[in-house]
Amino acid sequence: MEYPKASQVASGLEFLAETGSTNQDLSALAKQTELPEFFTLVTDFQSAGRGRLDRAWEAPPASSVMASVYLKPRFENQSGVGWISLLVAQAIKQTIEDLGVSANIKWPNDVLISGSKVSGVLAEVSQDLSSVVVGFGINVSQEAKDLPVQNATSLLLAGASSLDRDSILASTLKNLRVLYSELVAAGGDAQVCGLRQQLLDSSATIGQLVEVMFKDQESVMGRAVDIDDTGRLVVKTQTQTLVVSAGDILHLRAYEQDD
Ligand code: BT5
Repeated sequence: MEYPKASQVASGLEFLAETGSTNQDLSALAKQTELPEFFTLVTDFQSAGRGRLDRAWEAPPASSVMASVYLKPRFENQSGVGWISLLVAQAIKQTIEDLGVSANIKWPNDVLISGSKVSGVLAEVSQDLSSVVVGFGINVSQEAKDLPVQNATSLLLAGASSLDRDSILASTLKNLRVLYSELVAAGGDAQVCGLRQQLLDSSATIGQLVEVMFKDQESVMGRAVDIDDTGRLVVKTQTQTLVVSAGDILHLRAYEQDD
């Protein structure tokens, strides 16, 4: 498929009909070549699409936007990099809302429509910390039977006003450019550029009773109360206030009681 609109917004765009993972390809390419920021790799099908923590991202051929973007953030404020995944989620949320569907963001990297996941973001920082490959999948034209998990949806199922993958990618890149340049102009300070407030307003997680699951299988329950100035989630348990930078969040709305 051609991506003429997205090509106008990216700084170089390469289309692969099929690949393993655009994040993996773009990271490999960045090691061989000097890439400009906003160089974009997009594909119609991934046979080994990656999520976080070795999980998979799965979508049938030509059903989704699956792309990775190269960034080389030079923030004075080191915490700027911690915001990239949320920033991309915010760009995708804006794109979806321009298609007439309201969406919000589950910390740290999911875009939800009515509680179901329509998009996921995977930001991978290079070993020398000098660049970030940020990939995202947006479910566009899947029917319910095409979705890999129950708690997922697509723009088709949500009644979006367009399912044109080129326009959806172009719009996401455009939104991303604006949000990113604002963060760069603020030296990486998400509070100063207003990104933190935008994310608090977009958050499906803040205010929720959540279970935070850590890599070592440990978990704690509490209420998500804030996103701190480095992009971490602040969770209040009965005994303490925790700051979470990595971990999975389960929303426990079903069990919630007034308190
Ligand atoms: C993510 O991970 O949500 C990040 C997904 C990033 C995918 C893009 S596609 C282009 C680029 N190249 C790559 O190789 N990856 C990026 P995580 O939060 O770990 O969520 C993964 C989980 O989401 C899976 O374990 C499933 O439960 C679920 N899932 C998988 N495919 C899905 C889909 N199409 N729609 C909704 N949920 C899905």
